[in-house]
Amino acid sequence: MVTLNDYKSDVPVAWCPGCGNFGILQAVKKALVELAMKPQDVLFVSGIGQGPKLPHYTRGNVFNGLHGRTLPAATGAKLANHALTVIGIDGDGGAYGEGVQHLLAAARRNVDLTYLAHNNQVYGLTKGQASPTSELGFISKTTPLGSGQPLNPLLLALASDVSFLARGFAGEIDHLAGLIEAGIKHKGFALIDILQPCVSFNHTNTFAWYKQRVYKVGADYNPADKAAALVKAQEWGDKIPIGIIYQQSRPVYEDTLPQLKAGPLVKQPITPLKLEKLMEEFG
Ligand SMILES: Cc1ncc(C[n+]2csc(CCOP(=O)(O)OP(=O)(O)O)c2C)c(N)n1
Ligand code: SF4
Repeated sequence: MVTLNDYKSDVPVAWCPGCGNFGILQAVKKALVELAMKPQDVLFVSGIGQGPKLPHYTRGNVFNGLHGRTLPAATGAKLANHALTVIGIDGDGGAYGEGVQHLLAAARRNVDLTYLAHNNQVYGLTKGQASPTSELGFISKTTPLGSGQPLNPLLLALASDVSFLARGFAGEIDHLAGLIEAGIKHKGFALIDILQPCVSFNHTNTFAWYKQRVYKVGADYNPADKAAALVKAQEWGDKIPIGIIYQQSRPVYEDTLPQLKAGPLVKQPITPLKLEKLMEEFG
């Protein structure tokens, strides 16, 4: 039986007390335990940032890469070994700024992995610069006169034909754990945008600010309806929806690649390249 103890890490946590990342960490562990998933079957791939430190504070396999380059590494790992449950982790900077092109590609291709975007609407690790999702007018070190129009990551993902799209809140741990579970179970690319208060550098979008605004999409909401999802994705302000915004079933990337018809790369024989012959051809 898998328990929370299996996911206990001895690495001291460097997050600020009260950071929203703690709630996300709890939700990730809860989801993995609920799914009875053993740490050795999970691969966390993360970039650079406060959110991307999450894999250090739990157990599992880890690949920690460059800022904004989480998804290429996560995609490669999934193509090489389909048996792994791959969970990508980034902040909103890594996911929607530096790495946004990779997000579009992973969503369009429908790579079978779960991507958690810790959306604190600021660059936390580098101490408070504005990010692509910062509120209009947000005052930061890089935007002393207020930041410009924010990006809507949900609309962007829907435009890329994402097959699973959800939004969670770090202050609603059980609900968020349910979304992560659903994202892992979903066969295809699952983006979960997670509203994550940064208590040190974002004094606009605080826990209290979110608690006044977030609401769970009701049982009458149909996540299979893309037109409804496009409307839901644009709700922001006095009311902010959380829950599964959109879900569809379509072929996953690894099932469409002819190179993988013979199975995942780890199961295929290694045939050394005949380099000498190749060199002769170009010689
Ligand atoms: C390509 C690149 N650009 C910029 C940096 C510097 N840098 C490191 S972390 C970071 C901000 C991280 O913010 P975010 O991705 O939102 O994560 P958070 O720390 O808020 O969780 C930046 C700008 C970098 N390491 N690599
Ligand atoms: S700076 Fe912000 S995101 Fe980073 S640990 Fe502190 S509260 Fe969390």
